[in-house]
Amino acid sequence: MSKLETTFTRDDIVRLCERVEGAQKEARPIYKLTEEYPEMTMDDGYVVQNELRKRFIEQGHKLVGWKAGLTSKAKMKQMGVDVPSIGFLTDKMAVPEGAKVSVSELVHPRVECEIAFMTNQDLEGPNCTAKQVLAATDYVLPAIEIIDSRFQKFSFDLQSVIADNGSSARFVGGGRPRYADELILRTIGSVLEKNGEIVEMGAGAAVMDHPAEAVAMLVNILHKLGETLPAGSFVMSGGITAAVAVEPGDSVIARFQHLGSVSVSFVE
Ligand code: OOG
Ligand code: MG
Repeated sequence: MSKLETTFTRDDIVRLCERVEGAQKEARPIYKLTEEYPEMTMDDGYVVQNELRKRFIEQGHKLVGWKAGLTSKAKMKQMGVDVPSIGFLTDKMAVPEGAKVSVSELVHPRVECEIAFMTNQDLEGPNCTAKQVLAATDYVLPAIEIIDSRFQKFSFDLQSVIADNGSSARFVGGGRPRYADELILRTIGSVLEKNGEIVEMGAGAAVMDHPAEAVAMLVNILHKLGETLPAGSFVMSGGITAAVAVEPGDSVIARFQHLGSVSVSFVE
């Protein structure tokens, strides 16, 4: 059962969910939801996100996993927030390694390099730990997330962004999947290249000291949402570095120590 406390009426929830859904599907920027609802809380944001997830599932999208966001200092500094958040991932957001992503379907995409986890046991909050996450991890793999805030100018407040499903748009898993216990995830280096130039670099520890900590945090937020993380989930632990804007013609490679690389390019 959801433990969220909302200040919204059912009508508010449906209206805001439709606004976010329209903006996502039509790649149309909208005003932050807090402009109309300045008192909106993070719980309100998750209530709208839950409604969006329900709608997408009713429309036939399949839930494949979840993402943690704003889990590194680089991301928090870039976006001016200090609290992590989560969003859901569906099959419609998955893009194969090396694919060409159409930018015209997005408002103002940015890319992030992330360490992703594939789970093989159910995980449940509210007291999930990084140790439990690692014990329930089948393998880890590198990923690029393509985020796209639907809010004008990528202008930020956490409540609105949570309602917009944490800016989730596309994701690409790839590289060389590995068992987590064969690696030291804290010190795994990652380099993000755009058009052959290194634009960002970092290491696993940038994400809450250890990426598994971010997954545990995610599971504990899921508990508040009234959800658990089922075995077979794909979970992204959050951008290691700041996100990088992309436009048509750009190609991006995220290279990870011990985990291979993931690439994607962008077309009109
Ligand atoms: C929110 C999503 C953040 C990450 O990895 O930190 C995120 C945003 O920056 O728009 O996906
Ligand atoms: Mg991300």
